[in-house]
Amino acid sequence: MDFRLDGRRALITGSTRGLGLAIARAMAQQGAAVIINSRNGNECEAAVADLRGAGHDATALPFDASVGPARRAAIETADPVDILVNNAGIIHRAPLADFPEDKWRDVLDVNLTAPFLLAQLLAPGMVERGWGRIINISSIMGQIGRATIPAYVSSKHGLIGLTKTLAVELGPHGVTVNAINPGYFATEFNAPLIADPDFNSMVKTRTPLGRWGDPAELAGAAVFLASDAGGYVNGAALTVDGGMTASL
Ligand code: GCO
Repeated sequence: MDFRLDGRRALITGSTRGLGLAIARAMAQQGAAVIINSRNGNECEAAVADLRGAGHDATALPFDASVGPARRAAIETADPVDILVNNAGIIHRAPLADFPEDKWRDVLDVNLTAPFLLAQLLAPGMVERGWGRIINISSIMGQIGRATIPAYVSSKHGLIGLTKTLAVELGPHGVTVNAINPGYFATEFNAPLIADPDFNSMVKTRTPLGRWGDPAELAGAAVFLASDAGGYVNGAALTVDGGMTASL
């Protein structure tokens, strides 16, 4: 079994913190050259310095994946990319009656349209080289729903659909496309939920493992899907949620 990623170049969107940084670190530990991205140049540089300090090959590529010209210019620099991890995501929480249309569009743009457009830019090179990996970070909210996050839930369900259609189209060319569905991880993204005592205890009670996930516990799934060991997995959505969605 080969879990190593030596010689591979991996672009992980939204990788200056949280799940994205954990994935970048794990891929770098397996020998990949990682490209660190977010909208914030300083935060990209800080993550790169951290990874280089640990002896890894990392470069910064700040751009907003949901903005066309920025995305295209950045990708020209980044390519060849062997492994694309569509991890960048945003959320807006509000009841249906108060949910602004522009927030709906923003969430769909970042969480669903940007992964589609990045795949469109990077897949041709993967196809040409006959090897590639696209890993879409969806969510357990891609399988089930929760009140007040309609755009997020819709975008994450959509991302699983995008994963399946791209898996079918790109599989014949040696490119696998899979999703990962994280459950509740202790990240800055979830800070408001962690700070809410009712939500916090709900997560601990409902999750069979009895706790929030540590970002490092998601990274193994991403390494597996990116590696040759995971080479026959295509079009799958791998849930990493401590058992939450297995239980009623
Ligand atoms: C929320 C959402 C997300 C979750 C997640 C679970 O209500 O804010 O449920 O933040 O963290 O995506 O995987």
